[in-house]
Amino acid sequence: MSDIVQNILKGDQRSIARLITLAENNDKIATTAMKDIHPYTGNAQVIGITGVMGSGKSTLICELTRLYRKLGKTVGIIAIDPTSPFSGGALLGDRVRMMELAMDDGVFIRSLGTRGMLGGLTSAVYDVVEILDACGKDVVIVETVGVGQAEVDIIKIADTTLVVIVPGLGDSIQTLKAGVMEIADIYVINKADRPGVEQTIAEVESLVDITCSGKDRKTPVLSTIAKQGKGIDVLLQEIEDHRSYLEKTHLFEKQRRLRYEAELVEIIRKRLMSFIFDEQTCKQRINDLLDRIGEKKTDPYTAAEEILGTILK
Ligand SMILES: Nc1nc2c(ncn2[C@@H]2O[C@H](COP(=O)(O)OP(=O)(O)OP(=O)(O)O)[C@@H](O)[C@H]2O)c(=O)[nH]1
Ligand SMILES: [Mg+2]
Repeated sequence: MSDIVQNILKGDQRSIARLITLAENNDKIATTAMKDIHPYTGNAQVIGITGVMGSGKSTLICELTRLYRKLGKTVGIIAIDPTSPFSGGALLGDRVRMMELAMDDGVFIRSLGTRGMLGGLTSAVYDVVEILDACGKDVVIVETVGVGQAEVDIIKIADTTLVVIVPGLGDSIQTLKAGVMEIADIYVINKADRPGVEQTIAEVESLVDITCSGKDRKTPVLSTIAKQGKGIDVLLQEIEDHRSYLEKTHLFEKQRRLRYEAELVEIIRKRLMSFIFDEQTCKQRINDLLDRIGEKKTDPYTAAEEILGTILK
């Protein structure tokens, strides 16, 4: 086992940061390390938070983290930032809140760009969740802005998914109706200090009544004022209740299996793409095949089968 893996298992923050960077860059060292790390994973509770831009997701994460820390739990935070491919910037909304967490050894914060996987979660997020899990973080929170595929992807990673909505935004209710309704394990109506909160709660609850009819669990709808730290204790309790529910109903294993399936497919996809587009030998072969397709000596289907045949050999 390499030094970097040994240090990560001891919780060394610098080694964690280094391996995450290597994983983001698809470095071979990361691949080897990830293989060694896997047996030490599976203990962290993974929470996904999604919702429209500016709904207060980062502020909520800050407050949840503070509460988990009070309970003696360590926390890893991953922010998927579609707007900047580079880490940095104000990760957790409020700078003062963020500074407090950044100085805490029991908290690890990292932002990831979405480069490479248009619209989806960056593939490194699977690695980062495993790294933070293996290094002993009790809770791992993943934040993603709700833009289509990312919302759907997050449920594959998280044990519990929170969907954050704000009052008075008819849009977010429309988004819910358009198909992301299924992904929430808990609805959080944040910015409950704003007008229209009662109506929003009522609207979401009536949607829940429809989607959860006949199911054994009704998705809870909570309201919070993240900026003032209000409603966070109830939210944390709901997250714990959801985890107990998953364990009781054996859905926990199913959820984890879903994550590994998404990760496996992603690794295969990445390998195939890099084989086809990066490997010098294959590039030359593709060029030759393109010539032959042009000359009608072969066709695109036969050429594709030929390339796939080489990979599978
Ligand atoms: N009024 C009010 N403002 C809030 C509340 N929670 C967060 N905010 C403010 O909303 C703004 C956005 O908060 P963030 O936590 O950065 O929201 P976000 O969803 O992480 O934003 P993105 O990551 O950019 O999508 C900040 O100015 C927060 O201070 C709240 O409960 N009430
Ligand atoms: Mg944010």
